[in-house]
Amino acid sequence: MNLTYKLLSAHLVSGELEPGAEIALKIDQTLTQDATGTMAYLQFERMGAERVKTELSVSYVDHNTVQVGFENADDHAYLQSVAKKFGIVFSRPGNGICHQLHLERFGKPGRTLIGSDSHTPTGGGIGMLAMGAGGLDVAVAMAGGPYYITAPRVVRVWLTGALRPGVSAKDVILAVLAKYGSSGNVGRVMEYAGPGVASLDVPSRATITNMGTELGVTTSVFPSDDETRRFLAAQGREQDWVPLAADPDADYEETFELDLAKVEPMAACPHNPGNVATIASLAGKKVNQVLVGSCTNSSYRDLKTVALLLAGRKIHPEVSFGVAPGSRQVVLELMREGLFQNLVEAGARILENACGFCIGNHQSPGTNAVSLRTSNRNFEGRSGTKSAQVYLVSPESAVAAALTGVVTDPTAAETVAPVRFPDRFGIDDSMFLYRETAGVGVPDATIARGPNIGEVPDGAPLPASLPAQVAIKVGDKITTDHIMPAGARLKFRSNVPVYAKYVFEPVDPTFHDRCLANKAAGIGNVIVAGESYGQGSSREHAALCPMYLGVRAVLAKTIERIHAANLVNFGIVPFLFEDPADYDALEAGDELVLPDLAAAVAGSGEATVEVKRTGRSFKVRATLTDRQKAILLAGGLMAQRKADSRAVP
Ligand code: MIC
Ligand code: SF4
Repeated sequence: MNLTYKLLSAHLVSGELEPGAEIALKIDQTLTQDATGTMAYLQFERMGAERVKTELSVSYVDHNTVQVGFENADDHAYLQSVAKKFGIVFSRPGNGICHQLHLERFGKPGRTLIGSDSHTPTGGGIGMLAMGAGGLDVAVAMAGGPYYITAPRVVRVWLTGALRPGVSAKDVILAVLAKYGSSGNVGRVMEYAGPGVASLDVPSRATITNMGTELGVTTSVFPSDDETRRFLAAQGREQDWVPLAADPDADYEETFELDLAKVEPMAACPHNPGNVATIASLAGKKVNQVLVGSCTNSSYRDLKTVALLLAGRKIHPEVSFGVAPGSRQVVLELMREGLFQNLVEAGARILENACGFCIGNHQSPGTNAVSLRTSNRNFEGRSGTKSAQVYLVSPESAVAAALTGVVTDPTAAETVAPVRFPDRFGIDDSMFLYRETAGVGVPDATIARGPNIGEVPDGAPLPASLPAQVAIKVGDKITTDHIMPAGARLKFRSNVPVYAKYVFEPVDPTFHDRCLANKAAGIGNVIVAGESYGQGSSREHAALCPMYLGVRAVLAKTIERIHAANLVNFGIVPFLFEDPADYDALEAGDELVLPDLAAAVAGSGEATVEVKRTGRSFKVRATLTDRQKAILLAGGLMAQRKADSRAVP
């Protein structure tokens, strides 16, 4: 067996462990962050559980920490009170980024983890089966329910050799993205193996599994070996270590061989993480902004490398250089070693230990600016500036550009010896609250609800036949950032009617009004999309808010995994075109009828779409399990649970 299937079989609740089949998994640990967490906990509250049923659930606050207006702080207070009541560990704002913190303090090899954040696979760096999910799926897991996925096909990435000075883990994952692209990998897991694995420390492995998300895979995983043990020992958690690896004769869908010694410094070019080029091919390009941080590259290893490279140097006068550390532990360790001041002396703008710039809620670049970032996503406009050109690079490439003012090959610049983490990190868990009541909770604790914290809207049962309109037609690789923008709009995450005003704002700001008018007239809204619809963030608001606006179906060429699951959870049917030519024939505004919608969903999944303008009809298909059919027919998972609870006295 490969490692992935070993982890799956140890957690299998039901289903056949055959690639392509739906399986239910027991979830040991969950994590949430504030931007998706409020909705997840509102849903969890509605489920009526008295406390969390997992081994460990942690609620992090790292996304909305800019706090312009009262909304973010109210959300933090809500999350803190929910954590106390239901037995969840609460990570206070300022403690750091969820994935970095979870790796440092809680992740355990061999355990399952789901998180309401698409970069949860970071945990794969220590041999966890860690997956991103919609908030509602995390709520179900916290209430003791299983998590459903399609049993994956497993690709083996066979690593040999060792990285050259100036080349690091970010370049490795960019090389994997160059090979596999950012779409077409739904249902896959990337499993790393081979003699090169031992040369990568845990933070480097975590960079690779973190950004593996951009491939669109279910997750990525590394074996748990002596290096993993060393990392856990440095965190004072050696007892959490277990050795894990694939059997020598394990089966894989395919093997990709990568000689680490041949990996070159790389960059993901605007506007997609899959748009990869070598740094050498971009050398000399003028750079306006450089930002180091995000859950991909904000570890002790990364920031110490940056601090050493900057020693005694100054940032180029035309570059704005910011650093957002991944955790307090990283900051304290660099301070202890006297290295944090290298950053300040060089002219860095020290940012909060949080997502910050990565989610576009501050540090937006100027008009047409070139921004080099160590983060994992460069979707158009995500930085807050539509015309900005964002390149994703390693910390080494970031420093090289920050010093020279132009894209510079770090292997041609001065390099430093590989950073090794200390035998023992300084450990201070004081910003994790409610550890002593974890799993138990304080049942009589009061929940703090500010005025911006709304209700979770209910879905309505799927109609037998649906008169509908193509409310929008979009192209390929539409991300959840296009559908439900973050940045300045993030503060409305807890208030669906308000946040819904911004659905598709960057693509077509009239979408909201049109949808509500249709909804009032009894006409369903349909989204027509190309390949890889819903890539990127796990935010379930990209399904929940469209549901609120009366969207009943998506007709797409392909849909990404987490978004497809979210659509089902919110009662929106994820149809695929049987003939992609039918996509071309549709126009925005087309009036449609789906005459057999409910019967199709209940039956084979094949539905008819009649187009008034052309008089033609065509077929679309949703591949659904019985579980998903029942959810869709009820109008979503919450509606289904409500109906079930009425049915059971
Ligand atoms: C992201 O990187 O896009 C986010 C913001 O972390 C999201 C979650 C969210 O939208 O709240 C993710 O990756 O799932
Ligand atoms: Fe935060 Fe960025 Fe990581 Fe998302 S990708 S969790 S916004 S740091």
